[in-house]
Amino acid sequence: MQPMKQPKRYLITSALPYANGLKHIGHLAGAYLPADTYVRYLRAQKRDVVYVCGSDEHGAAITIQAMKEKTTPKEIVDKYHEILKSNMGDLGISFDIYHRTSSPIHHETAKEFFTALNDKGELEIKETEQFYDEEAKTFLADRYIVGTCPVCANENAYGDQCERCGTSLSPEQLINPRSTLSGNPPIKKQTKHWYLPLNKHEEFLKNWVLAEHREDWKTNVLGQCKSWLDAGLQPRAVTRDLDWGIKVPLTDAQGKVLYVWFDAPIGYISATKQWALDNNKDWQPYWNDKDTKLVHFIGKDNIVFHCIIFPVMLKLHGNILPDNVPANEFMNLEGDKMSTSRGWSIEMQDYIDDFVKKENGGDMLIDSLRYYLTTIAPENKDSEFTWKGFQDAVNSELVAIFGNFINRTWVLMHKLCKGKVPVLHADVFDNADKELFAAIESSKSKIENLLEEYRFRDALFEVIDLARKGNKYMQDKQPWIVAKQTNDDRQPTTEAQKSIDNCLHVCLQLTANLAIFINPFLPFTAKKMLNMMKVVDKMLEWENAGKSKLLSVGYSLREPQLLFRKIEDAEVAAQIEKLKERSKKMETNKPSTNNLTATVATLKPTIQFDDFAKIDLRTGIILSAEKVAKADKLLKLEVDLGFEKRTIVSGIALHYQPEDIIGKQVVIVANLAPRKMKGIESNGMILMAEDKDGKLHFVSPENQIDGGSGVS
Ligand code: B3M
Ligand code: ZN
Repeated sequence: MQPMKQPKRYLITSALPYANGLKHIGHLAGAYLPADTYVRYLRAQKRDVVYVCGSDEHGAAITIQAMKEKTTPKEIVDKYHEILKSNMGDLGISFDIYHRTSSPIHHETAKEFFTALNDKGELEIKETEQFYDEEAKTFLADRYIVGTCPVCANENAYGDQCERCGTSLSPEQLINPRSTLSGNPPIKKQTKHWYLPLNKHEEFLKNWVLAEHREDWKTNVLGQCKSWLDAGLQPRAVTRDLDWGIKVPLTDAQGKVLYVWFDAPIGYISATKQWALDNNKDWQPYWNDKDTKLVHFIGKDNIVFHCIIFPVMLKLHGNILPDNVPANEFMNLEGDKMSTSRGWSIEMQDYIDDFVKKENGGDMLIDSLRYYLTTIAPENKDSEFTWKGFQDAVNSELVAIFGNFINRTWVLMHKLCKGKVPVLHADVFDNADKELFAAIESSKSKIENLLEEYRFRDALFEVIDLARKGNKYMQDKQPWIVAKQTNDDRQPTTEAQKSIDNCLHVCLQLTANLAIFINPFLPFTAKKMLNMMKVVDKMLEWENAGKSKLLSVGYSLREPQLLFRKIEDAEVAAQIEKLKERSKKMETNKPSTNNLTATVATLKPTIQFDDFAKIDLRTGIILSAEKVAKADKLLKLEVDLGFEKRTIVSGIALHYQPEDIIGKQVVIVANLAPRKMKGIESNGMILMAEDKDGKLHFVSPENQIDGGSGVS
């Protein structure tokens, strides 16, 4: 294989989070942690790298939140910008700049960008009919309109995207659209907008994405791009009828702002400009010189914007294009999709409060989270965070493998080698020593290659595997047993001491390497290891990795420091309890006639009697009920239909205790095709009515009647 030519400089971006609320650890795992790991690795390689991010402060996500909190959009972005910035900083995300899109430099940059494209004739103006709320007197784009998702039937999909299945939508695609302002079905009204004619750039995109990047982009990313391109691209409006946002810099565009997805990615450029100003650097080569490697870290719901729309904008504007967009899939939580609005999530703020800030040395818990999130990163498919999984990863990998190896090495070195790096005796240097040195050396290129390919999970597994080899080596050498071979002075014999020296010498050199290898992933741990070794940051430079002479013979080392602590069962239980409590509270607090989310669904389209007659409804009696493992919302029920017994899995666990519903008469859809849920086949569905607070109630005959009776 040809050695890859190194780019002159790197510009790394993480998706700009909307400053409209707290962000959860799924976001962290998707767009921030992998980018931070990559950047820390590049910095250790002494490459020229700038890592930019910032708050996305425009768009309906912000104005709608302001309405919910009964305040102004400005208050909202000021509040959440500070929180997000500090949360990410607390978790060790090392941006070179965390900027904001409300800044003047960003407004200028975005306007200049729009003007440049417009002046070149690359935008089209179109008068079209768009959804309009007569009561609120506003056009309804993006999140101002909700309706049923045509893909997954989620009844609360937004006009720009369904948050349940991640599909990008336009308002016209929604079934039963309604305004989020008044809850009313919208009317259509004429308006004028500027469009980016993506259809004109299909050939360019096909060549660039599908041909040029077929080999080096992730298959999930290519797959999404391909389906967009196969479906054919449409012109996309880049302006909106709103008053919060960047004013369209044209005299005939009163009351219009740039579409948030037009200005937000330009935020990467304005952040780079601000960073350059702050650091006396030139921002231009980072966006204009082909020798820059631009990499966007994002979640899968942002793929189309970063792989289709923004590249077209960059090309038209004369900038470089991204070299890669290693988007991640989603991370679920304890059997369900993570969602802040439903209370089913772990916000970064929660984790910081409950773990990091709660105890002295809480920074070890930052690395514990970084560790687990990396090992379960949704790199190729959706993954799942469970508190038990977190506990297992920390206790049986970080503590038992990595921490244990370092701790044993340190304790024995102090006990058997006077707290100093012992000599390596050539005459007793054996195969095991040689093999461990070789493993250290070969780890370097393995880890390097995996990181360069954005395979962070596998890279971290390599590091842990190296620590595992260290443990095995130590276990085989048993220096604590060898030390029992003593002479008349009760000191180890010369031969014994030589073997001990060699073992600890090798283990110490391995420790120094582990510090370098773990540093991009767990920077707080690496820092502590440096302190124990009494060496400076410079040792962490990547060029030192793989070497077996990092610590000099005779150098005295500090006392061991605790790197990790176990996660207790009680902590796991408390977190699971907290999650359930919160989600229950959110479900029952769901606003009833709230005109922001308009939870009262409009009637579904009319059906014919024949359609209804296909549904076989029967009465039944619940014989038994039990919780389903790893699914907090599900109960497994045995239902007696008189002529047979059925297993039915029902999503009512947050509303009913199993013991309270035994003997209850219910109505079930008896001819629904079987469906597997959490590995259990469910044969039917229980009818439930939902009240205005979101609580579920059984629908049942007013008097007890025979099981299996027909209902119509
Ligand atoms: N703020 C969407 C999101 O938070 C959007 C990303 C912008 S990246 C330029 O998912
Ligand atoms: Zn959907």
